[in-house]
Amino acid sequence: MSHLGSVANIALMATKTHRRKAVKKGLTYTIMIVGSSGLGKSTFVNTLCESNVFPKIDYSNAEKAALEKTVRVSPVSVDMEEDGIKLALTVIDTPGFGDNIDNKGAFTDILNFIEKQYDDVLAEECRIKRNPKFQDNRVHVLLYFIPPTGHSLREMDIEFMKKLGTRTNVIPVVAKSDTMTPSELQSFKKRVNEDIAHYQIPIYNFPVDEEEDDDEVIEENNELRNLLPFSIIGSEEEVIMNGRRVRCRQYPWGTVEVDNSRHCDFSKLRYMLLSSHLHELKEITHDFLYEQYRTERLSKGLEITPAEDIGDSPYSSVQNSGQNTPSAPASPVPVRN
Ligand SMILES: Nc1nc2c(ncn2[C@@H]2O[C@H](COP(=O)(O)OP(=O)(O)OP(=O)(O)O)[C@@H](O)[C@H]2O)c(=O)[nH]1
Ligand SMILES: [Mg+2]
Repeated sequence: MSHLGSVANIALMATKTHRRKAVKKGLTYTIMIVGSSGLGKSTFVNTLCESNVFPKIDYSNAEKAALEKTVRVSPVSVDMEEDGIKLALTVIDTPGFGDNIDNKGAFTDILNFIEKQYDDVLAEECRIKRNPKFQDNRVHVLLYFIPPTGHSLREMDIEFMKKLGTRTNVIPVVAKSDTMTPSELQSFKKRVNEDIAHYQIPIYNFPVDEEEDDDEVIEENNELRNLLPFSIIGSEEEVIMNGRRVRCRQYPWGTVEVDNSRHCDFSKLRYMLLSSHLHELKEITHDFLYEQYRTERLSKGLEITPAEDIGDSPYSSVQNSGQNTPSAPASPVPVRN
């Protein structure tokens, strides 16, 4: 075997070992949740992770409820298995924006958090000797919660999504969609899409490449694009209906089911996020959004500090635990409100 051949073999073996280790540990994947206060973000995290990652808030006690609303950027890690693939999922809950106060501070902290993860990767790339324990905590997708006002996007939503969309894959969702009738929801979705087009908000809109993609992918992406913004319903309650467990919200006039696609888009969103589009969202983050950030950063000639010199990472004490068992929200990053 030639020298070049043996070098190639060693490289291939190293890649295979690296992949095997990654599959064993689980694919790392990070989702961030952003939006106004009280829209059901923490409830959604619990619904998505199928466990009470964040304690259920006791709204019967106003004082306690006020204390329990999310006040920090809080990453939690959950080990999951989707379609036979192990996932080391991190979901980052963030404090809700207020209605009347200046939200710039809270927003800046969210943006800084996203960029800090890029800085850490960039610093790691620049090291002569790599840190084998380095954790890549880049945010791969951000769900932006739109309040179900029935009108159209608020100025704040337009501004925030525009800025966040240049740094991460933003997917807009209509929060608490059970508060609207089906026809109200359809016309609201239409108006939101008109605003997104008018203000050129860079969301992830399931792009297709007619020449490269196969028919199945094109059809799936077209279907998902038509659902945007995804309507969601969150609930931590389960009832037994016709012998099966159903996650739902119960009202005197009926029951809305979280996983019923006639009631909302939660199940399609979940499958897209955790299965069908996971690799695509990771790839766009690395190949495009991070590359763009890296170019901007390096062309400004800013100094790159290795991750461990910057200070404690909010992730440093977030541990992965057992199957679908979340770790406690660890070392959250304080956010100005
Ligand atoms: N109708 C309806 N209510 C919901 C839904 N999801 C959550 N809620 C309720 O909305 C309230 C606020 O939920 P949270 O999950 O604490 O909202 P949040 O966005 O995390 O709030 P902040 O942490 O203050 O930003 C609670 O009473 C939830 O039970 C939903 O899909 N529909
Ligand atoms: Mg919350």
